[in-house]
Amino acid sequence: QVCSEDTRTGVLVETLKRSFLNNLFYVQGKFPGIATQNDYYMALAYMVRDRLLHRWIGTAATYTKQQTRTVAYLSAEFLMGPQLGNNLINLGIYDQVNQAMSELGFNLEDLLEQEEEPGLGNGGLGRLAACYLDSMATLGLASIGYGIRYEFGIFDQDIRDGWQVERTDKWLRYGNPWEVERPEWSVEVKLGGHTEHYVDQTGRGRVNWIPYEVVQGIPFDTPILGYRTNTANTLRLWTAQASESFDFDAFNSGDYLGAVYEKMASENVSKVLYPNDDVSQGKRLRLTQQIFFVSCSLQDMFRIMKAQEIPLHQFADKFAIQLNDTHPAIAVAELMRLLIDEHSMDWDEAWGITQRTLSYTNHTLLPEALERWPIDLFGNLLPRHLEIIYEINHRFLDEVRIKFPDDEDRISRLSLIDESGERYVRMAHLACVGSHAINGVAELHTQLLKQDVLRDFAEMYPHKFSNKTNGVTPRRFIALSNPPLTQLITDKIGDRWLTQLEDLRQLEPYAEDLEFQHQWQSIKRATKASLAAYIYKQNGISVNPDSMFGIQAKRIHEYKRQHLNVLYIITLYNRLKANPDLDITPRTFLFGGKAAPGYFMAKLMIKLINSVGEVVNRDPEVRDRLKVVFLKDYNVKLAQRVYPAADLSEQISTAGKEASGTGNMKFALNGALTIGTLDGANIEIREEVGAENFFLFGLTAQEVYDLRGQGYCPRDYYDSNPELKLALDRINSGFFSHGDTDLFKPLTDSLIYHDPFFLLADYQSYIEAQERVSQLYQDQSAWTRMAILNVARMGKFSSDRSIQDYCDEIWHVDPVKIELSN
Ligand code: 26W
Repeated sequence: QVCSEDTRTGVLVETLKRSFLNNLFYVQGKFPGIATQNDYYMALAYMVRDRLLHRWIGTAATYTKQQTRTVAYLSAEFLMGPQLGNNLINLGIYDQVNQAMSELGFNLEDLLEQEEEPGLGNGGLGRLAACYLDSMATLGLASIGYGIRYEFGIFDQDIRDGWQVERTDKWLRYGNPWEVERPEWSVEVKLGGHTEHYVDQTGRGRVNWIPYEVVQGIPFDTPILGYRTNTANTLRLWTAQASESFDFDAFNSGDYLGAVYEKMASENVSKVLYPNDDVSQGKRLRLTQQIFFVSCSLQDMFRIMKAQEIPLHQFADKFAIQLNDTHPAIAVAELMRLLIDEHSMDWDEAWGITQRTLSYTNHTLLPEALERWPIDLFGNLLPRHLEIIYEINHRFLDEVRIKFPDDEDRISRLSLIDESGERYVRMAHLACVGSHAINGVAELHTQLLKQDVLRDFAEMYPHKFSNKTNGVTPRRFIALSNPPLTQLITDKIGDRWLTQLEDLRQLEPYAEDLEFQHQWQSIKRATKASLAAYIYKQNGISVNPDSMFGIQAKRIHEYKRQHLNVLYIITLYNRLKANPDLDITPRTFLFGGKAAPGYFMAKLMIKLINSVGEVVNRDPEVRDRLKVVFLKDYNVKLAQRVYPAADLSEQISTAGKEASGTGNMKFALNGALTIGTLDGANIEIREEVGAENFFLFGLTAQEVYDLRGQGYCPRDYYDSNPELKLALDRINSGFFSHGDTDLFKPLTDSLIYHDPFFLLADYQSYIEAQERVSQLYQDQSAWTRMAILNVARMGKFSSDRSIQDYCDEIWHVDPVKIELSN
């Protein structure tokens, strides 16, 4: 057959086959027969990338010509997940490629499985950044994601003897077909040293920063294609390299090896992602990473301004910069420094630009996660920034004095410098002062920010605060992860819902439709069976796809309360042991998630889950009515398998602790019902789907707060609730630990004597909610009806809606139409 389509852009099956074989030969240097599975994956990835480049270049050309206002999303984490499948979906060539591959004798799913995902994030915050890039491209907004190209992303998790073991994530091992290196846009970042103040010929005070070292940042660009649009934006990640110009003294003095050694050290800057998302540890390297990517990114924006011949005083008109938590908050001082020291702007004008350009999203209420840097460390690494921060603080506190005269307590609470003991720079304060907008990520979270963590700032600058409830992309988390459900929905309501998620409402009438319910159930059954097969392969545990799959998949944290879930499992087990013929709803309890390597309690929680599983799964008396599975190495790839297979989504954090949650949205969108507290976005999910379609339990944030104030005594709950006591005693007796009565003591003692996350207070309410869940599951039609209604009413939680809110209320940017030539 004669085929006239271009090998690099065509989308006919014949062209795709030709292009694939072409890449295998000319890019991988292999032919079928000696090629590995990875060679085939790479050939396919390059084939897809070719089809993206056309749009990418066209988009860049349009932005340059039109001098478009651009969103710069600054984030220390982008948890992108595998790219190939998503790009196929967004390009709209999934089916053609599937056919092309199968005609060549390959299975597309196997090839997708081959991709090593870039795990450049810890959890919610990093994944949110990735969803937002997808939505910005889909809505046609000019945007750049700026971050760090960590050589090692979040560690790979192994489980040995029930314990978490960390292994380095060598994601670049086999090459990354999605990125393009841009060495011509490298920039230099200064670190350490000292400053010199002088007056120039015009009489203007000036500062010269003489650094101790200079690190070079090299950008690597990855295209971010919108869903079925021509827009292809950029994720620009920086790699650190030693700068040639640096330390030539050492070279000249003949200490060649010493000089090379120092060079190697500066390359450590982008080496590894910090794996904790709980406690800010104040490590010098972490601050170095922050200034490194922020300075590179701001300098890159200055380069773009210059290339487009836009004068610097228009910086705030050209860029809207979003700070994803305080990790990039040093941008406040760095932007000031660039404008003042390097571009001779005066303070007031520079400050006006800085405030108009920046906005800040807070993602956590946990006090120990708020970033602060010891002054010595800070001044040693960033002497000039510290001076600028002092000046900002000086002017800011004068402003505070005018608004709140004679209120020294307030001054010290608001100061950018914490002086209550050892002195610290408070990054959240810096972000609040330097931004024109500050937002939380769910209604409750924003309210608590205003009342609590950032209360003084809310009183100082009420107009800066707003809420932007998180969302998730339906392309990756339904279209890609759950093709059968996507097809079923599309058959009923057309395919507009993938970009207009509110359209899902049109499913409501089908909730009662028995035929539709039946189709719905068989899809759920099939995805569960496929997860069951995966579990058998991974864990050697056989689980029954007809049992209820309750899943808790997220980072392991005491505040997320995976151990509350475990207490329920033990309670059910105890009931079965006491009454072996008890008629219970068969259940499979699934867990997935990583613990920060230094977080002992979280690691002990993993061990507990596995230990309970070992006993329960093997006990013949249980007769397969209970199974407990810990899925190792939870990441985006695994998440995509997990969401579609859930019947029940466990969102059981202590009220007031989970800023939003986004897994809760992904589960509900795939037809899981939620058991949850009034925390984060759960509240809004419940509002949307209806209280009658949500399994609520537990104290409210206010009740938790009051109880804490009154003096909470967990031991009272232990003493007065026999089932709770029995569950905790079982753990303590060594029953799950081969007789070792000490192993879990840190956990049980913490619960009985301190219980900072109120598990014991919520236990009974949780058990009762779980009983309602089990009851309803007995009536499959009622359950399915509820699941359909949940999906139909989840439209609000698209990241497209979140991004539209940011555009309207913070960024004030409009879409740009991309026309492709030829
Ligand atoms: C120790 C430094 C540190 C502190 C906090 C590293 C990372 C963090 C993140 C803010 C933790 C995080 O991922 N927060 C999550 O952000 C999600 C997106 O907004 C929310 O849905 C989650 O509720 C919140 O825990």
